[in-house]
Amino acid sequence: MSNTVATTDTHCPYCALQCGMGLRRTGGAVPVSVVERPGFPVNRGALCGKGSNAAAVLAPGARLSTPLVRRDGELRPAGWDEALDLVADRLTGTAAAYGRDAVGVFGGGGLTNEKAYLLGKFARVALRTSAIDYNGRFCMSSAAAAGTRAFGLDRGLPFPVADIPGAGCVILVGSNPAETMPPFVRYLRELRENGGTLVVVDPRRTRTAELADLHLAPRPGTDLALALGLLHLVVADGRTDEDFIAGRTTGWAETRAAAMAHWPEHVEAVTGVPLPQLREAARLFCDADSAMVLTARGPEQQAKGTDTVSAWINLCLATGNAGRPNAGYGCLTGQGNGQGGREHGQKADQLPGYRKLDDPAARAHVAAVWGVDPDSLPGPGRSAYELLDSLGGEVRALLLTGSNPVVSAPHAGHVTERLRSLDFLVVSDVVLSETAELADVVLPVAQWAEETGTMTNLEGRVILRRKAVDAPAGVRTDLEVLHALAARLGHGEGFPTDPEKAFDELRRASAGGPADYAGISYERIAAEDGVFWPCSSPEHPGTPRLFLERFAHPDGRARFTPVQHRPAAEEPDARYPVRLTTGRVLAQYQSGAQTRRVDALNAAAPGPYVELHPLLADRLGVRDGDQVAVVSRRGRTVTPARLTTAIRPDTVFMPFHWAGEGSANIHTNPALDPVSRMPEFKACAVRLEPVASA
Ligand SMILES: Nc1nc2c(c(=O)[nH]1)N[C@H]1C(S)=C(S)[C@@H](COP(=O)(O)OP(=O)(O)OC[C@H]3O[C@@H](n4cnc5c(=O)[nH]c(N)nc54)[C@H](O)[C@@H]3O)O[C@H]1N2
Ligand SMILES: Nc1nc2c(c(=O)[nH]1)N[C@H]1C(S)=C(S)[C@@H](COP(=O)(O)OP(=O)(O)OC[C@H]3O[C@@H](n4cnc5c(=O)[nH]c(N)nc54)[C@H](O)[C@@H]3O)O[C@H]1N2
Ligand code: SF4
Ligand SMILES: [Mo]
Repeated sequence: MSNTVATTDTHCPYCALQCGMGLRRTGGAVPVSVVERPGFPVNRGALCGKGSNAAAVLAPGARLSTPLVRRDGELRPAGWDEALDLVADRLTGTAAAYGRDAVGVFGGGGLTNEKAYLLGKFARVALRTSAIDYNGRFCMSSAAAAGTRAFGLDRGLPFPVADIPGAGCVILVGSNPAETMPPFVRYLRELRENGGTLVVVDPRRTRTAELADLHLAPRPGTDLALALGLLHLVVADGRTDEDFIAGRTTGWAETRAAAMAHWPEHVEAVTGVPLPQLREAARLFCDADSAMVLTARGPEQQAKGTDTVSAWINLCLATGNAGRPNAGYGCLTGQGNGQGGREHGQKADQLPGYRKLDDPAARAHVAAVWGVDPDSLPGPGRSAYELLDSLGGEVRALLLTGSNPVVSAPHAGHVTERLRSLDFLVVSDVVLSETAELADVVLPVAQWAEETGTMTNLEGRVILRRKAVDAPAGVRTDLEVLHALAARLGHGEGFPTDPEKAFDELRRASAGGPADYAGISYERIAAEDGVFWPCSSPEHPGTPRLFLERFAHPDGRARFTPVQHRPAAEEPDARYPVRLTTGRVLAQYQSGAQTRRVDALNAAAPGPYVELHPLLADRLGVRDGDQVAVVSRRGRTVTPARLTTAIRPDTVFMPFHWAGEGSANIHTNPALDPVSRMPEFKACAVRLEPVASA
């Protein structure tokens, strides 16, 4: 439905809320302007500054418009055929010399479902490499692993966001939607207007924490202890839901025993959260008729992120807060297609439809759709960080699309070295990102407003981004790039350039899988404001709410997982006495590749900084605005100090949106969660040193 002939209804290019917006053609250098689309239910017209300024990156000056090929050490403009021939040649040559697994692929959770699907197919069918993973590993993987373990199925939110205000209590753990999803905050406000209570768990008193009835500020990396402490109190006070536990779960006895071993006094000492606050949180949660726990990156981006999320799920299950309306556990997915991007095969262990690559039935089904022998499909590959760490060693050529790991990967100095040591790096991007600057070939691709494709938002709602304007000459779509490369590798016919054709194939490949899209079509999405998966046939209504009757394990029951607290991989010590945690600010997005090219956003968030408490600053002799050196086992960066009483005095915070001096990821620890392979972005040890002013 268009408001006027010249307005196209579509969605924001950035985060997982996938706010509805309209694009009106201008005919100017910025070819469209963003207008409200009040009819879309998730954001009801509201946009944050990133969304309302998104069109700026479509302007010619902000973006790439021609392929670049490195000659004599410099990236120089080249023709498409020359660039694509070179890429095909080098990928084939690498596979011939070192084996197929020496060619790697790295994808992104911002890519449409069609792109993610075809990128996975490209790796498995055209390259036949196992070496593919993507940046969603840095984002969603711990919650996904814990959700699958408990419920038998991972969908970030098992209910629409509109259900949140109907809960009596929400515990929001390590999530700062006031900065990361501003239009979502309305649901938290409505919750409180309805008489519900909001508890926020964050080492910082964020803008989100300001909205809460209760703010718990644990030390970074101690959420697992906190959740165990709450479960202990719930059991000790006799507030478990025994009927629910008996009727709909398994594994309670071991989980109960594990929680009872975590004394609240010990939890207070580990987390730094005073016992009365712990008791108050348990009371608010149990007093509500229905309650939710929502997690985001705070508790998840830890080397024990999976167990941490399991501990929060255990709390929900023990109190009967799952599998019924306005209650349950949910994870707030991050990237635009963080949900769909993890379902259709760009993850190292996956086939489309959230199938497992090591499942013979899944291989047979997908191989039949692809018209290949199941035995020709490679097995599972390495996780994102392990893949990046292997560059220049086992993996010698890399095709990277939809990520900027020079800025966003943990231990980024090391990852940058690994990227530099590749024999061949090809990056397709809309802008010359810091990672593209290292490439041998850069392929300029079309952007969100210039092509059509589906995204799956944080609710599991599959939505349609519609093309509003033509891409500039010189630019191709990701699907055209994959088609052209596949054709050069002898597989062109399996890689459609029409997104709807790609989606129709994805529907067939996903049919019968956990994330079943078979019944979803572009037409239905347009008519219904999106369709929630699973949706197995055109007659199926879609599934806004999961688990109401049964959980997805074969026995229909949810599973408790007994977990134990353990310290962060790198605890503070005498040399590195301060905890560093990292995250986001309102006006910048991720590695900043896109948003750092927008004047209005740079004015709001011009550069990196380290946030610290005045008590810590006093000890160091640092004043607000002074340059300080942040020093870790992995590097040293100098950046301005920002003083605030809103952070724990034993903790400092850096946003990760910038490269070079002030980069947070120079410091972050690539210690990986044993199950999800998520790196520990949220906890490492540093020291701060004042820097003498010149
Ligand atoms: N403006 C903006 N919005 C974004 C993005 C962006 O880059 N910029 N990115 C999008 C993406 S991909 C994602 S994944 C989401 C992320 O959305 P969020 O998870 O909300 O973002 P973060 O800032 O990474 O982390 C949230 C909070 O976790 C807290 N935290 C740090 N360490 C800990 C800890 O150990 N325990 C707990 N409980 N909390 C901790 C931080 O202080 C921070 O306030 O945002 C999406 N939206
Ligand atoms: N310290 C620290 N580091 C973190 C995190 C943290 O909390 N702390 N969070 C992690 C998380 S949750 C995430 S999601 C990652 C994200 O970090 P990145 O993976 O670096 O994500 P982006 O910056 O969004 O990079 C996307 C790149 O793809 C390009 N792009 C956008 N759309 C398209 C497209 O359609 N096609 C192609 N080919 N390219 C496109 C963009 O221009 C950009 O260069 O960062 C992780 N890193
Ligand atoms: S909240 Fe997310 S989807 Fe909505 S406008 Fe902002 S960045 Fe875009
Ligand atoms: Mo993310």
